[in-house]
Amino acid sequence: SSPPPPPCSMDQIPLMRCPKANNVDQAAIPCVDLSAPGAAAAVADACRSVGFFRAINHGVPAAITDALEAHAMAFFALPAQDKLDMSGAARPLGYGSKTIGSNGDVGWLEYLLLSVSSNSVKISSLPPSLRAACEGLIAEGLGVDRGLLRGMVVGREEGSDELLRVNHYPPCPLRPPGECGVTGFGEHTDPQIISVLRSNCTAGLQIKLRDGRWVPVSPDPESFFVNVGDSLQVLTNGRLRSVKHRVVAPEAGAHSRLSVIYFGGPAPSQRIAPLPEVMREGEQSLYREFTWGEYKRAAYKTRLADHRLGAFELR
Ligand code: GA4
Repeated sequence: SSPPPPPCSMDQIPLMRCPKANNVDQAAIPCVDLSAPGAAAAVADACRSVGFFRAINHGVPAAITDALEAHAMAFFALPAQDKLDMSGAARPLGYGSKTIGSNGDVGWLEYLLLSVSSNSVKISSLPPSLRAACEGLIAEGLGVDRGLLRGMVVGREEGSDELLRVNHYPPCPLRPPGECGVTGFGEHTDPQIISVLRSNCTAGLQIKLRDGRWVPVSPDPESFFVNVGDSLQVLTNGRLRSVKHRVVAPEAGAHSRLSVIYFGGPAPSQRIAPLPEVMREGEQSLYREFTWGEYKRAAYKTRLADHRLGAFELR
């Protein structure tokens, strides 16, 4: 008798089922015209209600985002060994495929995780045009205009912790049974202050509304999508809330999804505690104080879907 057939790769990846999103109108996703007067208030509103918004009229030239997309696609089209040789295996920075973090999380994707401000991954060893496009994107528009936080994250002279993640989700040839998609990137919140995402025209990103419904975000290569991270939730004592999000992989026959995300984190020594400017008189912090370095270390001990802030909540 012949041995049983080897399990298909889906069976070897236990956390791959991504339930269908709810049928929610796109209008549930705030859209902010960054060039309009009153943009700041609209941004704050969106961050309070959903923790996520689409930014239009952001001023980043399409030539830059298009070039970044083309060069990223060319990179992912290289043989696996070349990608590893150029970038090193993700630990956590570098090139990774299917595994996320070091605690067993997996997804149907490959990615490049780069540090913007340190040289832990030699950004210069990447194809020069990809590097130029990354730098262009960062320089042109990823500092969302928020005076206070800007000083903490973007372009901070001493040691801010900024990452750039390039995610490539090829179409998945396999389909799980039932009304499920295949998980590209499992649900999580971002630990940083703020994240800014740009994708190609392939769908997949979903966000979780406060009422628990999952909304698919229509892809729009001309928009940037901004989400509140855990650290901003703490800095505002819960007024702004980090948004849970996930990505479902494209189905067989669809185009690959390509997204580039900038994560704005402060210097490791930065104290993360409610800003006095946002607190009412006598208001107590909901969180015990920590530094960004401490939170990042703690995050790397968790699984993707864990409620990471839980360990820092007071009573
Ligand atoms: C989620 C947001 C960013 O992609 C990231 C991720 C990081 C990683 O992939 O190395 C983490 C994840 C993210 C949160 C929990 C930990 C750390 C994988 C993981 C299981 C780069 C980040 O900063 O946190």
